[in-house]
Amino acid sequence: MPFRSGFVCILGRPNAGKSTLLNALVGEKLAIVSPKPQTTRNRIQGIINIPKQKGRDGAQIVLIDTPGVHKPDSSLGRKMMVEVREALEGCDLVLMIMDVTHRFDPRDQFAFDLVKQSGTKAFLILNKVDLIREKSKLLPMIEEYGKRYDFHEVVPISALKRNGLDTLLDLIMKALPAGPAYFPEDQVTDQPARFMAAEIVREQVLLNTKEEIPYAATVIVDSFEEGPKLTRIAATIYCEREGQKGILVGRGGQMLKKIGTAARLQIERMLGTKVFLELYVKVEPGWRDSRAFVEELDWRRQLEHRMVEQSGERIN
Ligand SMILES: Nc1nc2c(ncn2[C@@H]2O[C@H](COP(=O)(O)OP(=O)(O)O)[C@@H](O)[C@H]2O)c(=O)[nH]1
Ligand SMILES: [Mg+2]
Repeated sequence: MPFRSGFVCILGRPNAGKSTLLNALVGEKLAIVSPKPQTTRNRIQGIINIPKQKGRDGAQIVLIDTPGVHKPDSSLGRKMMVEVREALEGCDLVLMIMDVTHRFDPRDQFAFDLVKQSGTKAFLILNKVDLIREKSKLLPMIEEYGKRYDFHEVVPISALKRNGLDTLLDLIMKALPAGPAYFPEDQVTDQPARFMAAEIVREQVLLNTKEEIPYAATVIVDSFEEGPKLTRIAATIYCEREGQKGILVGRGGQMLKKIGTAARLQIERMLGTKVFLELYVKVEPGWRDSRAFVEELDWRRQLEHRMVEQSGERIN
């Protein structure tokens, strides 16, 4: 049998466990995770290489984690849905992930509509089965969802406890076409380290704040100088109001220190160097509704800009 490869899009409502599944399948933390909905704001690629073994063919699976499917009410929300559509475009397989502790509600239909429109082969992934005692409860769900889309496979899993993942990987492999490896074997993601550092800081903001702050906060890395032993990073946390800034800084700067220390330790683990992390907090009123600001957050766009700037420098 030939080598197989393909793009596999993880789709579902906010909080279904998409990012947890990406991290579990790749075996590395590529996407930040939190109990708050809409944690993931852009599409994230994770690359799995499966070596040829006895009875098993080699394969490369390119997984794409996406923001939760929702009806957007801001520029940020619309951008997140663009990310979902771009991830669906041209993928070979969709993993439609549903949280089994939730009943189907009308908002779920939107996600089903997206798969239908794409017409792509799809698996129904029933996640969080660790939270239900009677597995027979899954049967009515399978029947209900099966009426809405003709799923190729139905796979119950627990992304958090890593149950059912081997079966899932096998089924994914079988569903992919013959094809080449698209990425070098040592690459696990397409995200630049600079952007992952910003995400790690944002995750600490999500975990340490409540109410509207998690949604009103975003992080931009202003400078990133990687050395063999030390990486110097300066980053700004943007929020929308002075009151939010006060909370993010905290009394005597305590909150910012807590966020910074936790983030620094994780970034050090990711880069394998010591990290010097400088954090600032700024107010940018209504940034979520500013198309220009939201576009600037996109690292793919940031990269393009930097390349244009650099080529400009060379010409001048
Ligand atoms: N009990 C349980 N919790 C899970 C499972 N998968 C994800 N979660 C939790 O659900 C929340 C949302 O997960 P996340 O991966 O961010 O969801 P996403 O919004 O779909 O990317 C987090 O608190 C996860 O720890 C699972 O299999 N079992
Ligand atoms: Mg997510």
